[in-house]
Amino acid sequence: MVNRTAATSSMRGLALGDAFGETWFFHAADVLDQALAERRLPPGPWPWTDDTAMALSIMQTLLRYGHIDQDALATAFAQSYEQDPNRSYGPSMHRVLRAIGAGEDWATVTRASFDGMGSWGNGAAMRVAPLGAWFADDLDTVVTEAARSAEVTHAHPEAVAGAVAVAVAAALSVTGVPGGELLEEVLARTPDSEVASRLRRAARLPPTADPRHVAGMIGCGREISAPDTVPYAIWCAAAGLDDLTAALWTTALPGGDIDTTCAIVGGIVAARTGLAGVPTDWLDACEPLPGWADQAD
Ligand code: 8NA
Ligand code: MG
Ligand code: MG
Ligand code: MG
Repeated sequence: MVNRTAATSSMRGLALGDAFGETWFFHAADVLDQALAERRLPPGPWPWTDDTAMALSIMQTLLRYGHIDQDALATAFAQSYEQDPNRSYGPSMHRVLRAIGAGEDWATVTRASFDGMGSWGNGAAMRVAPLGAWFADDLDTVVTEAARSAEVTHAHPEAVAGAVAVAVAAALSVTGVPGGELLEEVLARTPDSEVASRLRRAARLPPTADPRHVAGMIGCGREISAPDTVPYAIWCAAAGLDDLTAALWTTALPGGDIDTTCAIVGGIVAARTGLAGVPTDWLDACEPLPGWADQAD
């Protein structure tokens, strides 16, 4: 049984987080601090970015095949990139997605990135929460399908570990795990990695901690790597599992890769809460999704 409703909610929460988070870039640090502290909503429209574009490709692949067909996903990523390359993609993605679009083998292109190491960027994690919600009933499948979705563009084990952790968190969010247990449950399924070791540190920090302190301990995406992004985002999701917009405000506070930390948190939390409680000014500001994904709860 797949959970299409939870996956669609997760997709919408991911897009909302991405679009909300992206609006905070390009502000002077003091302006950002004050606006976030006062929870002053930025004026719309809020366009979404690569995080959402790539998550939509994952959803389309799941809707069509029921699992991650890696060739189809590679094609979907490349076509979406070609339609709109100006979605603030990660630096290596331009070359990778253009090469795939030109007919090169995705596995060869992806593995060759960064002198043959593959990318450890947070791009595989930023897009995967809806997949976790889709397979929420079956955590073994969540792990294997998340890894398969990551490998298409991100060959480094840290990027794969980050994607697995986020997908498992989204699945657990759907199944109702208490916030206090989320980090330990995610850790139990995350491959041994720097992502896992920072998750372990995050699990020792109480949900009442100041997110700026947490970011100081484990990062908040300034390096746009999976280890520097995923543990922070999952800590924020665990601390705010029942209130989507409150969780997004909290997540944004320390700055960093805000569109991506908020996309991850939005995808995990909305998988549980849906978007029914989100104020209309948020929903009106966010760039709409394609019709199949933008339905109400
Ligand atoms: P990526 O594969 O280019 O990885 C991101 C970055 O991580 C790389 O450009 C490198 O700096 C670094 N990196 C990754 N792997 C290695 C390695 N093996 N050795 C050395 N450095 C490495 O792209 P991605 O898809 O993972 O990136 C996702 C991020 O890009 C998200 O934050 C997304 O929102 C987007 N992004 C957008 C903006 C923006 O302008 N809004 C800014 C940063 C990132
Ligand atoms: Mg982005
Ligand atoms: Mg099953
Ligand atoms: Mg980003």
